[in-house]
Amino acid sequence: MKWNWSLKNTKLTIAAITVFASVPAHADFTYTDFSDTSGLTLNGTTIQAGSALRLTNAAYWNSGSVFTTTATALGSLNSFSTYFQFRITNSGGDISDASGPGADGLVFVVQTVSNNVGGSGGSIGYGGINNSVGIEFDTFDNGPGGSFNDPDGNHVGIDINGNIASVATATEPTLFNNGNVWNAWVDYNGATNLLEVRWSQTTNRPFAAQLSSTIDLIDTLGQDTAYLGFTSGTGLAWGNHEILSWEYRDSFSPITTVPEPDTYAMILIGLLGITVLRKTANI
Ligand SMILES: [Ca+2]
Ligand SMILES: [Ca+2]
Repeated sequence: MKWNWSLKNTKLTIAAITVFASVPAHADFTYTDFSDTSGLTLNGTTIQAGSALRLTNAAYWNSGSVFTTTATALGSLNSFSTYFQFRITNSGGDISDASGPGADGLVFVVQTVSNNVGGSGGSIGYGGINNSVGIEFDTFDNGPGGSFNDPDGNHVGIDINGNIASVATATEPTLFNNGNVWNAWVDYNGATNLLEVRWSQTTNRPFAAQLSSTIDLIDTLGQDTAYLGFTSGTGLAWGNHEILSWEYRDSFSPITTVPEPDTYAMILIGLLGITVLRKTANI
């Protein structure tokens, strides 16, 4: 009898696992680096470069992207919070704009396809990707008006439906392509439809958003699942555009504590030290 009872329970467990497995997509995820790119689809010029994802190389007319391979069900109220680190190195080429060598930047994208890439150059690998929202970190001034409508050669913009002419922009005085690590936070509150963007050269999340806009994410996507990722483009100017780490939460849950391996190491060393001291002192 006991065996039968166990078998029944096992069957129930298997049934439960089967039901659970059919729930669409993962929710929260973290890539502390990209030494393992499982779960991601690399498109165009994107390569794994050591522990980084290199979207474009320091070369003419590159266009690359990376997106989650599986569609993610957007969370409660379709909100999300994300944090990522990027770095742009070896900037060179055309210096016809006022922001020095290098182009064209990179874009964080929420969209409905996993394996596409937008246009190169000023389109930053994002131009033409419909049913999407993009947060561009634009490092080349393609000029005012027209299809680009750049305010300057170093700004952040919120883009809709593959239109690289942003609905809102904010200028950053320090060049994004200075070779340093930059930190970025994007939060979308589905209750208010408020999209907020923050960035810093430190891992301390700025208190106030530097850029925000109200958008209807579900209306824009046309569905309540999405592929998440990044795009980049180069043209007559270029740079290595790399994503170094990435955390995503499927709720409005701003990421304020950034795990740093060195911090964990210091805590561990501290605890070991205390243990040794207590044993030595016999307390
Ligand atoms: Ca531009
Ligand atoms: Ca722009």
